[in-house]
Amino acid sequence: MAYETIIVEVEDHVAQITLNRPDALNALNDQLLQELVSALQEAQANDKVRCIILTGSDKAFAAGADVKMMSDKSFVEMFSEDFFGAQHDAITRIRKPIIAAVSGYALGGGCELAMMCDFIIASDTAKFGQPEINLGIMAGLGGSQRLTRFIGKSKAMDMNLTGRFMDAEEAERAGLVSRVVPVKKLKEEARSAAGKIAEKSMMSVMAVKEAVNRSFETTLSEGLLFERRVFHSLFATEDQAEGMSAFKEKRQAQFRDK
Ligand code: CO8
Repeated sequence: MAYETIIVEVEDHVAQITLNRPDALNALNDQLLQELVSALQEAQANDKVRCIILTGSDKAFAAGADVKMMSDKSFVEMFSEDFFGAQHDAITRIRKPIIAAVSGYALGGGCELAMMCDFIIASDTAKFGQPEINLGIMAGLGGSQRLTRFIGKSKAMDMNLTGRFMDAEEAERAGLVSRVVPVKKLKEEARSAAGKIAEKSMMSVMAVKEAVNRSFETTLSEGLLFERRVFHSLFATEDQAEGMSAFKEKRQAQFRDK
């Protein structure tokens, strides 16, 4: 499918989706989010794709929802169309792993989009923020919920109430991002992480994604039971037999996603 606001490249089992509205610092509008959802669903359906990278430009991952598109909307319009609700849900239903590779601004909906991914690798120039308060609104795609779970109440309140930006070093310290690398190395680092994931059994990969995400939705004892049952169920796969045989035979496992 031809896209206008994103670029999709599939290579070596990895789909890289690059947000591409440079004139608006990749601000999220209806078209971009629709195209992003379609590209993610295509990647989900494509057997060749085993991991997805979502990235932007050096200057901006995404500077938020498109303020110019939103500015004239009324409450009735926002509520009745459930603004960005369907796109949010569709993105979070993707079962293959998604790595956010963030450089430059990840603000408002941009920070929230990065948090919808499974983990964030940041460049040393990345800046995260929830500056919606400066516009007389507030976060609407996870900035008050996911961010609080990632970095705790105090920092989440600080970010959401003052609208200040957090640099990459602070974001790593606070647990928002998993690694920070020099900006020139960002794509390489993300591809290397995606390549490692692509070598694993998709059965284990999707089970891990479901189990970790379940931890945000449930109690510890329910989550531990879910984890244990999924762990048990992986012993029904050929890949478990292959992985353990390969270990004993001191060779590389050949997973077949079965
Ligand atoms: N929306 C629309 N256009 C934008 C946005 C945006 N969020 N951010 C930047 N742009 C545009 C600018 O208007 C400018 O366009 P033009 O050249 O036509 O004037 C161009 O991108 C370049 O931007 P700047 O000239 O401002 O670049 P600077 O380097 O000077 O500044 C900043 C960069 C600091 C990132 C600055 O652009 C900025 O503050 N942007 C807005 C950040 C922001 O407030 N984001 C939050 C938006 S609201 C939101 O995300 C809500 C999400 C929840 C959705 C709810 C769903 C339920």
